[in-house]
Amino acid sequence: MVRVNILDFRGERLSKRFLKQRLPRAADTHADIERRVADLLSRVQAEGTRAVREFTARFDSVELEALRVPVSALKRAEDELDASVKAALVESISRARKVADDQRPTDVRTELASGAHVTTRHLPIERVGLYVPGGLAVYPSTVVMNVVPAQAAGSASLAIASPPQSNGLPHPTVLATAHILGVDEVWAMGGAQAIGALAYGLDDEEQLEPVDLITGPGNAYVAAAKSLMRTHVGIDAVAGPTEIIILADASADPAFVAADLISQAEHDELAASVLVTDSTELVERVQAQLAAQVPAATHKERIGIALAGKQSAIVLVDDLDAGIDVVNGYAGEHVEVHTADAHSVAARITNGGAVFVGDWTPVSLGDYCAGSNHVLPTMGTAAHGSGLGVHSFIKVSQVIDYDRSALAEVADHIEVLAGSEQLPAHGRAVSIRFEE
Ligand code: HSO
Ligand code: ZN
Repeated sequence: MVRVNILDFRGERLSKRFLKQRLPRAADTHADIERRVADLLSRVQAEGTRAVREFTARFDSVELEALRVPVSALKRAEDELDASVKAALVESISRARKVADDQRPTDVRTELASGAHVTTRHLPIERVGLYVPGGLAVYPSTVVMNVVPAQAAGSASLAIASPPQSNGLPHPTVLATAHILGVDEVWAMGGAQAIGALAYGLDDEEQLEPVDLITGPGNAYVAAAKSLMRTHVGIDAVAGPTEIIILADASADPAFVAADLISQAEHDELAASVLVTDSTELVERVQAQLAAQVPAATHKERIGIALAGKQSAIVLVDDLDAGIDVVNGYAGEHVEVHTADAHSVAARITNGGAVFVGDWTPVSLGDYCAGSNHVLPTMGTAAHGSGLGVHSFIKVSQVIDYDRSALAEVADHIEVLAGSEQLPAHGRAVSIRFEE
């Protein structure tokens, strides 16, 4: 039996506060993990390579010789890669690249008056560390999702870190993907120690230049390390377990809905799969589908635990309007819309890391081959945050140029404002320029 909690929101007033309290979400164990990770990070800072080796032996059970993967190993991995996997990766890369190229922002020069200009410049973040998790699955697709927008943004220097396997190297498909993408700096490091090494750099047995930004998903230790290091280095987000929320009405295909709930539950026992619907009939049909599909799945145990967890649920609502409120209140990483007129419903989803419209657009498409990115905001952060894209690897710098008469035009205003803040030296820096 596959048990999924049912939440009946029919007849409720779905205020923002109600939804924040009552929608299912995994427990936040952050603070606890952060305490343990803080220690580890300071040892990486103080002891460099030796500490990374020690933590790799302890957590990954691997005695590393070199941390940096030789380029010959990257090339060999690509040479030995299964041809059909390579073809699929090449297609995935080319679609992701098309979207990323279109995301590149253009600089704007705004003229405020004659001789008064502000130029908004977009500059690539110079050196980026891209984290690719190991763990329960192998994620070459995450190499693509990190590297492609960084390259499209123009970041000059990319370093990939991914945990080593028993042979001391990251998974061969990860290495091959890095090589296909033209990245030659790959480090056999995972977990919090990898985040520490990327942020602080290594300058002893191994030479690793510190990065300006770290992106990519990871387990709770990686998330805690990124969160702790955020005053030291840029980070994209603190990622939690994957989430899917499906909004469906009676017209939905229950087999598709169940398969998509299962697909993300496959990642992790803590993954969240949520169905929101106004149709009790659909609930029964999806439950029947889950009962048939879960036992047949390779990872049925993990999936069953994720679906039964307190972070997953079937939410019953009065109508589609209420369903849209629930989905926007949840602000999920992935939103699927399986309703009649899915396009107009999807247009009303304003909080979603990525929104998948209609029967033929499952999350798995976005995970691999849609052209969209799969590194997306989780744990409700889609209400204010964004998935990975070219913008993640860009910083905005403003260039201001005023000439004498343009400054003169606003000189009085500056003096008045400086005076009102009791900062007369600010005013003086302007007035001194106009003295005879
Ligand atoms: N669904 C995951 C990404 C992924 N799925 C990678 C398969 N491989 C988080 O968006
Ligand atoms: Zn996935």
